[in-house]
Amino acid sequence: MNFGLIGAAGYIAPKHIKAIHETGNSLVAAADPHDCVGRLDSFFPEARFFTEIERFDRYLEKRRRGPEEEQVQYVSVCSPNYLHDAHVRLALRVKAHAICEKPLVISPWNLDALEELEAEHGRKVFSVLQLRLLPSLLKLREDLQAQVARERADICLTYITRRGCWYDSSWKGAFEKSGGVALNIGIHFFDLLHWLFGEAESSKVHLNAPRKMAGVLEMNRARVRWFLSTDADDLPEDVVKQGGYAHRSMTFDGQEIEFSGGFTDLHTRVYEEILAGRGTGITEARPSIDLAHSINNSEVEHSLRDAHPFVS
Ligand code: NAD
Ligand code: HP7
Repeated sequence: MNFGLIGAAGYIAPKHIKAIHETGNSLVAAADPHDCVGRLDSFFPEARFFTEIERFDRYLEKRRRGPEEEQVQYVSVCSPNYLHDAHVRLALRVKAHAICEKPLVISPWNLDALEELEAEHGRKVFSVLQLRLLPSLLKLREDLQAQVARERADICLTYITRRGCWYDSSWKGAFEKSGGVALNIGIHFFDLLHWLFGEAESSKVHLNAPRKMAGVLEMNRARVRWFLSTDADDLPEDVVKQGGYAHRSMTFDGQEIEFSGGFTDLHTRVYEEILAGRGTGITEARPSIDLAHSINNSEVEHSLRDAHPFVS
């Protein structure tokens, strides 16, 4: 099948380019205002490249009107978060399915419009939520589903991944463009928590700063104390000593769940799932976007009772 790619010069685009190649498909067109895209040559030197999105749009439209073999069936969206819905609309308009990076949108209500457009165009919107494909978490979910009734689990989730000063000056550090750390990074674990433990019944936020957030969630099947940070000073000493840049940990009733390894090649798995008809769509992406949005808009609790150990 033929693919288009928006945001080809960015950090995550090579994983999509590789996934398109590894799933046996062709990248025929790419767009990015920045032209540092020699990475296209690794698999797709024949792909057309546009620095203006309008010209990319025109090219895909021309192919849409052409013969069957010219059709572009999928457009992958790797642009900054605040542009996702506009770029997904472009994909649907040219009659392609969209494979969009997380978070699908920053404001939950924009999902409604995308759902309507899916129906109008007869094409689907998929979100990249690759941590659902981690084998250890798939196993945990299976085990949880097999249990008829159990006490609420006690979960302590710590997600620290160091980012330098550049992060604050980039679109990722601009709340209105990224949705803040909760939507830009936390979205992965909010999605996992909902997928594993069901609805969030209540939520408290204990810390809300540009580089770190923390809170507690009462979910159907778990009470979760969570801590999220991009601040290098929050990394545990042993991680720093070993030259590591991230510390991702989840304990379940005090037992560590394997959660940090095997992150690197999941994009190809995401593509395989989508192409096999098992992709995560708007319905699956919605709960974590709702939750992160509501956490972003919560008052900070002054009492630190029940807080994650890193803040209490
Ligand atoms: P980035 O800033 O490195 O790349 C974004 C690219 O989009 C840049 O090359 C930029 O020039 C381009 N761009 C900006 N405006 C554009 C426009 N109007 N049209 C086309 N291209 C445009 O950011 P990134 O880290 O690659 O993030 C891209 C997306 O991927 C974001 O949605 C981010 O949340 C997501 N992401 C997901 C993961 C993951 O683990 N799934 C990891 C990193 C990033
Ligand atoms: N890195 C960069 O060089 N540039 C970047 O833009 C980002 C990282 P990880 P990922 O920060 O926007 C996570 O923490 O897992 C460097 C989120 N995904 O493993 O790839 C970084 O300094 C993602 O949703 O990053 O991405 C490290 O050296 C979020 O958009 C290295 O790359 C992204 O951070 C790897 O860093 C972000 C997950 O948490 C699964």
